[in-house]
Amino acid sequence: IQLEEKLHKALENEEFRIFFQPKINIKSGRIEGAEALIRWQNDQGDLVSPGEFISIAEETGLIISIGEWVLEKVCSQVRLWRQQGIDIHVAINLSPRQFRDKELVKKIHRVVSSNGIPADCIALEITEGVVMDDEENAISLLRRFKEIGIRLSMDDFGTGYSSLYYLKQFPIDELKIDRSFVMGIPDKQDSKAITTAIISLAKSLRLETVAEGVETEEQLEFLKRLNCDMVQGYLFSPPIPAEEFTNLVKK
Ligand code: G
Ligand code: G
Ligand code: NA
Ligand code: MN
Repeated sequence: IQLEEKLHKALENEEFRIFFQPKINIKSGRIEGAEALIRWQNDQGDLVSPGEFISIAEETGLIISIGEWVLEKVCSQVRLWRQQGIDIHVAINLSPRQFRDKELVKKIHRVVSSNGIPADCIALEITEGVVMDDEENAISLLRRFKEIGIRLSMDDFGTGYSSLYYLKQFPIDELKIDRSFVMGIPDKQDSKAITTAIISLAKSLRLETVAEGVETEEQLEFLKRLNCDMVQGYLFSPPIPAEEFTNLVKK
């Protein structure tokens, strides 16, 4: 209850912030996109990571309002970047409760339109669990997102219980290889085998691939050889505030 109240206040007092982590095109080395990651700057000025409050926000339903705030912030940032000639797409994380929100498609359509940005500048990151809970419903919802032009990304791929059958049915654009597999490169045979298999599967389904948690040159080289499309991780940049991101893109 206490944390719930604090989260309500945090939303009212604009204590949340959005950090952006670049997604780099592995061939060109250019920043093509970003993942938006929320942080909570508490009254002591410390940054609280979402791991400490997203699940409570999810349980209490506050995630719906927080998610709307994230969406507004991300779309207005994309608009500002476009005004400066910076053309990147930004991915937003969705949790299960948000995915079950009947108004979600309408809300996203409205915020994207009111900011005058192309819908394909916005991607939604969903996890396997979120869609596999109710596959049939998920497919029709994902189709509605595709109809309005939103990009769809399957997050943490390989850690959940996705069925390959449904993976083919889902109208997704991109698979994100979970950090736990990338972490095992180059030492762990099984991590390398799984990463290789995911990239090959993605290619045969014509999905783009993003490797998360890339921290070393060796990992980058391995992913390059597999023709992975994009990389994200501390090797390039941690999640950073918008102003820093702007400077990074301009460099
Ligand atoms: O930085 P990291 O600690 O940022 O993020 C931890 C987790 O929190 C991520 O796995 C991500 O799924 C989740 N997360 C980050 N930002 C958001 C957000 O805006 N909305 C939701 N629903 N989850 C988020
Ligand atoms: O679940 P999701 O993939 O959305 O979460 C992304 C999380 O991974 C965030 O908490 C982010 O801060 C973290 N992260 C991003 N890049 C790296 C990295 O290179 N190494 C590690 N250990 N964590 C990372
Ligand atoms: Na994510
Ligand atoms: Mn992930």
